[in-house]
Amino acid sequence: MSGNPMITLALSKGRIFDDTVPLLEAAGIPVDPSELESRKLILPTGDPLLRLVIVRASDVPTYVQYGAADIGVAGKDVLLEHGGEGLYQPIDLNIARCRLSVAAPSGFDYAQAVRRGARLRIATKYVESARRHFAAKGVHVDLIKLYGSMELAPLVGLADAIVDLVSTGSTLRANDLVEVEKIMPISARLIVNQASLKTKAARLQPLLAAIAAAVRKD
Ligand code: PRT
Ligand code: MG
Repeated sequence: MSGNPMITLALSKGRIFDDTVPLLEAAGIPVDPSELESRKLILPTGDPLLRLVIVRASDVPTYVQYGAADIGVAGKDVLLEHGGEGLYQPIDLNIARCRLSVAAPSGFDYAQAVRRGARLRIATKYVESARRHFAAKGVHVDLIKLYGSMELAPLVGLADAIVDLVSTGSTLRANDLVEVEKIMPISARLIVNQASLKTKAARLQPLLAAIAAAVRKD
């Protein structure tokens, strides 16, 4: 058990990377964002014992679960679909915030369909979260798994409604969809491999404490 092992942090490009870099900087770990332009998938940080690996957002929990990365940054949406097996989730980073919602075409009376007990066709990338939400409400649904552009599904008759992430709401508006139900608020979490937490505790504990102290509480 070495006192100073390398720590690997898995995260995705885009909003997660953009929001994590300032957080790491506030925790005393500078990251040069232009490193991303190199197209390298393993990036150094200002801390010689912390490196970043760039993976797809939905793959972050898998890298951390298997210990290929010790820690990671993943949206709660992604963690709920993954299931969180083998992961410790100690810190809500309060970044990449949005909400998971049900949206339907403006002409579809969702509330009435629910009251009538209609069976609804729902298109979504978030089948686990959607399944749980509608089961808790006692609404019968056929879930159609999509990997992107959920907004299109009701417009071409694939589904009555969708379950998707909403932030500003402009994507829904642009497609004549209305947010008819908020399911839950979403933010990115720091996740930790459970074995790393034990074997690399001397290194991870201060790192996690510094990151937790840098989280903005608003
Ligand atoms: O894009 P890719 O297929 O590579 O993967 P990804 O979509 O999983 O990654 P990315 O980088 O788009 O999102 C990473 C994480 O950011 C998600 O897992 C969420 O936790 C978080 N996040 C925060 C969001 C949004 N806000 C968001 N608005 N993820 C996606 N969106 C999308 C949403 O799906 C919809 O298409 O943005 C659109 C809605 O935005 P508004 O502002 O028009 O409402
Ligand atoms: Mg995306």
